[in-house]
Parts: sequence; C-alpha cells; structure tokens
Amino acid sequence: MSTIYIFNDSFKLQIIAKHIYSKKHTSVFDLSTSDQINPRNMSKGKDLKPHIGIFGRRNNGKSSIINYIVNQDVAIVSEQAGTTTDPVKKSIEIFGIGPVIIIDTAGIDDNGELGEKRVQKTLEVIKTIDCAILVIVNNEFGFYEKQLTMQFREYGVPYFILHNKADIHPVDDIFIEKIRDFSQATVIDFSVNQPERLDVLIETLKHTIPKTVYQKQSLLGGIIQANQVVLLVTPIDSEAPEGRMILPQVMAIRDVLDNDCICIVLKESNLQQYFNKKMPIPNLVITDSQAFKYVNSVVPANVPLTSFSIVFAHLRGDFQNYLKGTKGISNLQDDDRVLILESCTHQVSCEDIGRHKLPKWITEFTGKNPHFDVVSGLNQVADMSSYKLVIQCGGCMATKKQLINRLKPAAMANIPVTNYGLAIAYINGIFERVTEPFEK
Ligand SMILES: Nc1nc2c(ncn2[C@@H]2O[C@H](COP(=O)(O)OP(=O)(O)OP(=O)(O)O)[C@@H](O)[C@H]2O)c(=O)[nH]1
Ligand code: SF4
Ligand SMILES: [Mg+2]
Repeated sequence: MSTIYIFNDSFKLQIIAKHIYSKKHTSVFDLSTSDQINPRNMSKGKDLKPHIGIFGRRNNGKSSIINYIVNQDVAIVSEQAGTTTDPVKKSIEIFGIGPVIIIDTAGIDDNGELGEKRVQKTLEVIKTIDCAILVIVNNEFGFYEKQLTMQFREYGVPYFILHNKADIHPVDDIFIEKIRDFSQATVIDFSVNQPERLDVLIETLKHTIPKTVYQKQSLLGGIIQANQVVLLVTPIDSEAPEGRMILPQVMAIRDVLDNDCICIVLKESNLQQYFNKKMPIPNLVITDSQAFKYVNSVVPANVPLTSFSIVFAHLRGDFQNYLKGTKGISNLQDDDRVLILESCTHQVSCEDIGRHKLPKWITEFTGKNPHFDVVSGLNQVADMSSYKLVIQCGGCMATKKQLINRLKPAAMANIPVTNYGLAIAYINGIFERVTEPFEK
C-alpha cells in the first residue's frame, strides 16, 4: 500500500513530512494557498455561509461594490487596473439574507504570465460559490463576459449583471437587447456613487441566490420525528479535540433538539451498558463511522443505525452518486489509483482516517494493493481520469455546491464516488443497514 499526501499548509507539511519520512511509496505535495479553510478559525462555521463571488474586467469597480455594500473600506480600490490580485474573502451580513462570504476577484481580462495565473484563480472561485455578480461598465459585453457566463452555466451558479459606473455611462436599452443573445440574467444599472441604489442591489441579490443556500436545512429532518429518541455515539479517544466535541457532533446534537427530539450522547464504551440497562430504545443511532463495526454488533438489528458522515453526505454531498459508487471498492485491483478528498485542512482526526485507516482497511478488504492519493482543502484536482475510485470526506466544512462541483469531473468520467462513512460501512458489511434510514 502506498499513500500520497497533499497539504495546503507548509508548516503542517513540515511536521507530517517528519512523520512519514521513512515510509515507502509515499509522495507529498504542497498546495499552499492564501485561501484555505481552517476549521479551528471557524467559530461560526464561516465556510458554510452562502458564498457570493464578484467578477468582471479590471477596474470595473468590483472592490468598490464590496465597500459600498458594507459601507466601509474593506477592499483596496484604486484607479490602477489590476489592484486585486488574489481572491479575497470577506465575511459580511446582508439584511434579509444573513451572514454571507463575499469573494472579490482579480480582473478576468488580466494578462501576461502572472495575469493568466490570476485569471485561473478567479475561474477556480466559480466552482466554490452559490451566486455571482458579473460587473460590466460602459455598455460593454464581449469575450470576457461571455466566458464568465459560460462558466457560471457550467457550474450551475446563478448570477446577475451589474452595469457599474452608471454616473458616467448609464445602461443603454439597445445594449440590454444585445446581451439577451447570450444571457437572460437580470441587468441592473448601478453606481457606487449613488447610495440610493443599495436597495435594488440587495433585492436582486436576494432574488438570485437560491433560498435553500441561506435558509437553514435540518440535518435529520425527514429522518426523525418529534419526541423520538436519538442516540449519538461519540468516541472520546486520543484523536478527539481537548475539551470539546467536533463540529458534526455539535451540529447533530443541535439538530436533534431543533426537531424536538430527545438526544442521548455517550461514548462507545458505554453503549453495551446502555442496552443492558434497558434504557429507552432509540429510534435512531448515529455513530462515528470509525466505530461502526463495534456499534453494529451492540445495537439491536431492529434499531436504525447510521453515522455522522453519512448524515452529512445525505444533506450536502452527492448522496445518490455515493450510493451507486460505493461498491466500486470491490472492483479495485493492484496499482489502481484511489483519490481521497478532504474538504478542509488541519483536521487531525480526519487526517488519520483519510491517510491511514481507510487505505489500510480497503487494502485488507480487497486483498489488493491500490495506490492512495490524498488532497486536502478545496483545491481542484487537475486530472481525475486516472482514478478508479474517489472517496470524499464527510464534508462538514464545505457547502453542497463546493462538494458537488469538486466531484463533478469524477461524475463526468463515470468514476465511482463514495464517502468515508459509506466506504467504512461497506467494508464492514453493513452498507444496507446504515443507508436504510434514508430510504423513506
Ligand atoms: N465614477 C465611478 N467610478 C467608480 C465606480 N465604481 C468604481 N469606480 C472607480 O473605478 C476605479 C476602479 O475601482 P476598483 O473597485 O478598484 O475596481 P476593480 O474592479 O476592483 O479593479 P481591479 O481590482 O483592478 O480588478 C476606482 O478609481 C474607483 O473609484 C462608479 O460607480 N462610478
Ligand atoms: S470531514 Fe472533511 S470537511 Fe469535515 S473536518 Fe474532516 S476533512 Fe474537514
Ligand atoms: Mg479590485
């Protein structure tokens, strides 16, 4: 068995590199970016908020529009074209929508060797957002705008067109007619020098961004009903963070309570005792996937069982594809390549499962010797075509859009896709049992 490690963080890379230095068949890639996700910094689930990207040519006023919305100078603005060079995320609150992440990007018409790299980064942002604002000026809608609208369509991103600098050149009706050959998106005439235009900007944003993106969706809605008992099995081992629960567990507890159900939380070491003592039989047991084997042996067969990772996959992942793709594990052969996707960086417990346990379990289960690559963060994988299987993590730090778009190349190439929880269940022969709660 061999493993490739890919990190977004150079410091972490140094630590892990020491750990894996002596391992055979191990490759390490550093994909450091300024735009990474760190769950330890995410006190309010920052990366789960709706993501709005601002695109357009250099100097069209993209950064000025962000400052206009927040009424503060948070983004650098200048009359020099090419001021914004990297995607910059700002966390803001929009009345009627709530907290969102707004992403300023470099101009799509940037040129030269560096400029092309910036454009590439700008295009990458499209795969991670829920809504886009295309900023144009001077009644101009040409090659760059068509390129952007094509990308929005390809990645299913709703957008509207904001004609900026209306104080210099207002939008022309004939021009709007011409745009209609390429796009049916709403067009608004706008100027950052006119404060009264804020309402129309916010209203258009509200109409464009899908409500499902910003309205809270229940993790367990449709699976549990009011007054039922849900038992959560949360191992507290050396991988558990000091003094707190991990995000999927906290979110599950909150969701059980939001559904007016009774939540029981215990360690797997108390599970047998729970059932021996004839405590209330739960209507659903949700466990950490890594404890599946043991929990499955203790929880009576008539009690529905699933895992945190599968619950998240059901709400946010490419669940139907995971269901179909999981059995692809059985088709693996020697030297086949398996891609493991972690959707954030720095999460020690997930590193262990993605980089060590899953490769080991799959190798033992199949009796074959596949090669495992791990990519963390939301970096796109340049070429998925050489993989025979893709395994996505629970994705608790990513939006549905980010997960679906990241897995899109695999879906298009008919590569089987699964996730951590479903893969572990399959290996343990309990795939049917743990997916049954979602069949209703
Ligand atoms: N008259 C007028 N000027 C504007 C308006 N919006 C932006 N500007 C000016 O246009 C120039 C460029 O604005 P930026 O916000 O830096 O433009 P950008 O699209 O972020 O540019 P890059 O970061 O270089 O891609 C600045 O001098 C702004 O003051 C507007 O509505 N009207
Ligand atoms: S499940 Fe994925 S997104 Fe969630 S902490 Fe683990 S690696 Fe990060
Ligand atoms: Mg800018």
